[in-house]
Amino acid sequence: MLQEVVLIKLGGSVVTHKQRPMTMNKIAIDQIFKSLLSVKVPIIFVHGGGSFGHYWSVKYNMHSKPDSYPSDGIAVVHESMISLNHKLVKSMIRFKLNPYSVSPFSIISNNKPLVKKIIELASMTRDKIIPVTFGDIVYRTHHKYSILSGDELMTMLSYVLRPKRVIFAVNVDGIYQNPRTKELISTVEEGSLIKFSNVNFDVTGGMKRKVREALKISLAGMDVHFVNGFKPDRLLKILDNKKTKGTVIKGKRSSKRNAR
Ligand code: IP8
Repeated sequence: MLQEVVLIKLGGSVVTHKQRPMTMNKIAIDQIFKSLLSVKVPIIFVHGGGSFGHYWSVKYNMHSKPDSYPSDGIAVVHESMISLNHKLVKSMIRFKLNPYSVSPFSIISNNKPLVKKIIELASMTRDKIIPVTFGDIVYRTHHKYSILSGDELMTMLSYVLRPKRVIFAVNVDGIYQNPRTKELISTVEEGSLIKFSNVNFDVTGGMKRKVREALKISLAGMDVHFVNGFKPDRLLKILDNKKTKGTVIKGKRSSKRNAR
């Protein structure tokens, strides 16, 4: 039977200082992992690139579009993600969280999920292991590569694992109706998913991609939470099924094949 898990994306702007190249946000990272010490639910983490992968992918002009990017750029972007992942994993080990680093290379091929390997990740959580995977530069086909965002990985993992909770930890309180007034959307009901996807929010850049992926996940029947990663108590509340500040996009019920 498929092991029930919680899938958490740690945004690059939470785990790194976005404005400072190759600098992780140690305080934020330690705070999150420390707060998870008491949590008993099986977790799989995905993390973003922040001032590691994004910094280099911008320098080398690499995108999500498959292309023949320069080999030195591919090497440097990948190394920067390995380095960030290593720092996160080391912090988790200090808090005795038993992380297991998983390169996206081993769970996807040409941006398609390797179902068997992803199910193995869920099985590993039974052994008190927390798999930690990440956005990266990945091989596509015919000598082309592309940037795979951690947000897209969240969708691929959700489709296969149908997690009990899907959580995006971001650097703001949730999805704002209007970022200028910081008017927070607390719930997107199932019935307004399509409307929401078309017009009903105003987000830019990285947040736009997260919302796009979150909508795919919710259309497949799972609730998706957005929470402030700098406030781990809120994350804990979601894990505890309690109400907290943030945004939840309700999953489409009719597709809840494995309703949990
Ligand atoms: O921060 C991107 O992952 P994201 C990773 O989840 C790279 O978009 C290599 C830029």
